[in-house]
Amino acid sequence: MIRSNKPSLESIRDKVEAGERLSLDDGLFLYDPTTPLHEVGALANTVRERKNGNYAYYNINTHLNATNICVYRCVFCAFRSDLRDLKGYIMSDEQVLARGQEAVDNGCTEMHIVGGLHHQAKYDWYVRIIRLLHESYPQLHLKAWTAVEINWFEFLTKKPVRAILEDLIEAGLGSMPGGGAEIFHPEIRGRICEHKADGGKWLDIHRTAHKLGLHTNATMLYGHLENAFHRVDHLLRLRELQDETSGFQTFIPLAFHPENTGLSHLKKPSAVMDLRTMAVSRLMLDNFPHIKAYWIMLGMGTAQAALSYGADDIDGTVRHELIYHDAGATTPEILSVDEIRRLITEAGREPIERDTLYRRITRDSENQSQWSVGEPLVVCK
Ligand code: V47
Ligand code: SF4
Repeated sequence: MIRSNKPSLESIRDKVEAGERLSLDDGLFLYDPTTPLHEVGALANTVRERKNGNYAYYNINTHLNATNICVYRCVFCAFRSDLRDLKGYIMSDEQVLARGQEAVDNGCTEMHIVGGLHHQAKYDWYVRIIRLLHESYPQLHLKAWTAVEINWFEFLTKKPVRAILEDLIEAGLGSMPGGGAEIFHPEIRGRICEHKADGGKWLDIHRTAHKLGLHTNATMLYGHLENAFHRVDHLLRLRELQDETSGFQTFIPLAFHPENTGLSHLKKPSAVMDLRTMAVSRLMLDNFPHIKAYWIMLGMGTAQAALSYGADDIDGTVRHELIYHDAGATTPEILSVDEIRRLITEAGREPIERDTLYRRITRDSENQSQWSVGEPLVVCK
């Protein structure tokens, strides 16, 4: 019998069951609206449960956007401000430290730090934020500065990426977030963020970070000008680097929020697109341990459903999020631990509090702001 090379649900199911890698054509087939979403979801769920069992991870974290003033003008961004805008701000050392204290008082294990590329802030200001927070609150994991910021520091200092990352690690950097990836394909990248580090540069900075022992995340911004080909291409580029370094922990698909942006005429991606993207990401990124359903951007209902469409992580309690709320997100600014655990339990999963490196956190029953770290909960790589 001659078997066609054209993908079908059967051929993809065979590959998933055998743990074989999916191709670009498989990815495009899974993205086709005529391929039933529930079938794609069921396949992704098989991989999700193989890798992470019934666990659904969350953490207790806070965001720090130390400035919103930015020299770049990414067309999808509602957060940035010009130097002289009324909405523009830059935090003082005292304000940064107050945020650290608030985080520790609230039992946060992680601070996610990103911001604009300020016209006048020096490289030392960005390094000092890490040093100040690390020296004052050494128990707080600092997940800070995207590859786009590291690329900006290269421009400011003329130092190689490796030396910049070494400065930051010495100051107390714990890991890097996955922002700034957007869509790697130049056809789209050139239209939505022409000034940013290109796809090759973004990947190269993460490669260097991984070689220095830093774990990093990766994202993909979808639902704007890109199509299924650009999305699958993006996933394949990430998969290739992960084969080389194994340094990525988590992939986070980010749904575009159009309000207050240069693309405000576009509609927000539908829940069907959100779930399909979650599932295709889980299936294509066979070497990523975790896929995150970022509830702030998905909304709680879709985030819950995503836990059966490939996702095993729901991000955290999240304080002080600005990037999505400036772009019209209607989700709350913070969820309590009880609410997060209820969302996960209601979705049929077992909630596990993790730290940034996916180690189980145990809380003191008398004082919830005191915690200790256990071993990583690896079900299967
Ligand atoms: O790179 C900006 C995106 C990213 C909009 O690493 C927008 O754990 C939608 O990377 N609509 C920053 N998206 C956020 C980010 C992130 C979030 C959560 C967890 C982690 C992690 C990383 O936000 C940017 C860009 O892709 N973004 N504006 C917008 N209007
Ligand atoms: Fe600046 Fe980041 Fe907004 Fe782009 S996405 S304009 S780099 S703050």
